[in-house]
This record gives sequence, C-alpha cells and structure tokens, in this order.
Amino acid sequence: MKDIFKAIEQSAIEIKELIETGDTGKSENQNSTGDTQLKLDIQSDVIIEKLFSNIACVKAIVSEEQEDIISLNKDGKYLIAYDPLDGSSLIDVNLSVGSIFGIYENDFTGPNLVASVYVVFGPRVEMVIATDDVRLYRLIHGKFEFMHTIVLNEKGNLKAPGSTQNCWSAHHKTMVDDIFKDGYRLRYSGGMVPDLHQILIKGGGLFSYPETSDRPKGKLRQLFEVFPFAFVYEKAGGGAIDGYKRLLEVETTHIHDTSACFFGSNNEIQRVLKVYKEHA
Ligand code: AHM
Ligand code: MG
Repeated sequence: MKDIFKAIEQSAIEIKELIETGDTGKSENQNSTGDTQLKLDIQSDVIIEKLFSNIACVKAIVSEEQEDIISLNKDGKYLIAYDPLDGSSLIDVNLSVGSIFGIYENDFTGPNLVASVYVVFGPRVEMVIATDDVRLYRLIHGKFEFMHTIVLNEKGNLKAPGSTQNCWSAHHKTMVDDIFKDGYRLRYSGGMVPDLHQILIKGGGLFSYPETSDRPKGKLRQLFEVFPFAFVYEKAGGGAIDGYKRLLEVETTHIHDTSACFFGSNNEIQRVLKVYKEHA
C-alpha cells in the first residue's frame, strides 16, 4: 500500500503544476455521467493512470473520467477507484479542488474499501490518508510532511447543504432550516473535497447531498467520491449515511452508481437518521 500512497503524492505534485499552468477550457468529450470534461480533468486522469500503471500491487483501476475498469496486474492485491480532479468547474474562479482515491480489495464495493486518500489543492496542498486512523500531511518544499491526526468532535457547528434547493423534499428542507435555526453556519463552496475537509479540520458539522426530485439517487458517485469520504469520516470518529443506513453498506450495481449522502459528526448523523426514519 505504501507504493500507492507514494504514487498519489507524486500525482499531487504533478496535478498542482497542471492546475497552476494548464488551460482551464473545455474538451470535446463527455464522461460517463454526461458531464463535459475539462482539459484539466483528462490531463489529471492521464497523470494518475500512468503512475498507478507502474505499481505491482495494483490489480485494476477505474476513474470517474473513464467508462470502464482498466486491468493492470492480475496478481495485484488492490483495486483503486479515483476522481482525478473533483470540482474542476471551480478552477476558473480559483476555488479549491481535489483528487479522491478509494482503495479496495476483491471488488469495488463499500464493504471492501480498505483505505482512502484525498488531496486538497487550495492555497496549500494537503493530503489526508485514512487507514486505521486519519492523518493529515502538507506539501512543504516538494515533500509531504505529517501534520497531525484528525478526530471529529461529537458535534460541530458547520453545515454544507448540497444540490438544488427547489428539488429538496419537504422533510429535508425542514431539517436543514432547523439546523440553521440551531446556530449552525453555512459553509458550502460546491467542491466536495474542500467542503468535507473544512468540516473535518474544524471539528465537525454536517455535509449533505440528498436524494432530490431531479436526482433521486443523488449526484455524487459511490466508488470515486462517496465511499472514500465515508471511510474517512468513520475513521475520524464520525458517521456517513445515505439517510437511512451506513454508506459503506449500500449496494453497488454499477461502477458509476451514485448515492444520496450525509457525512458528519455523530450528533448530526443521528439527527439525519431520525428525520429520514420518520419519512421513510
Ligand atoms: P464533479 O465530479 O463533476 O466535479 O462534481 C462533483 C461536485 C462535488 O465536488 C460537489 O460536492 C458537488 O459536485 C456540488 O454539486 P451541486 O452544485 O449540485 O451542489
Ligand atoms: Mg467528482
């Protein structure tokens, strides 16, 4: 697994350079979800694929930017799903973006996720590795230095409410209104990586991307986005649910499946479970 983390570090160094100097324009292509890919999405994907191709323990990879699984080494132990440049549409306005990696064994399903990593490209480049615990590293003079472990408080005070509000269910809207009435502060940039990173680093809160009338299964992809962050939040002492149950137990029928998702401290996750149970 060390080789995988090293490759991710190297990808972060190369993608940082790409973000700073690359063309932020659109490509001619769409990914399998139907989003028009930016040139930066495709170039980041190429960087990561090339680095993983050199690692013997990697059996196969699958990218949010590609249609199918790519087989690498038949005797490899690990399968990696990744979103090379999440939130890339925020680059032209110079907001933070990130890369997300889920490392699986046997197959690409939530219960078989064994580690996850994300990289935040903000004013500084930071990397978070979740295995048994959750560790924060920062890129300083070309090297990732360990900073500290991340542990969520039981309750926080930030709320990141995703998706289009006029497509929310009535009970979701009431829940979000009640959370703000309780004094939570709005923190939502539209980049999953920095939004979830903020809640983790500031001690807690709730990020939601619910089922909506226009996207009944949410927007965020299980393998590349939802499961890796569910693993991080659980290992940091918080929770991650689809409204009704643990995200890491949600079934995957296709590699590009999406799921409604809630990530947060335990207190906020219990609150969501209670509201959604009443409306199931
Ligand atoms: P992307 O993978 O196409 O970049 O989309 C994922 C992003 C997440 O980073 C973010 O949480 C979400 O889309 C925001 O969606 P919305 O604008 O609907 O709230
Ligand atoms: Mg994404």
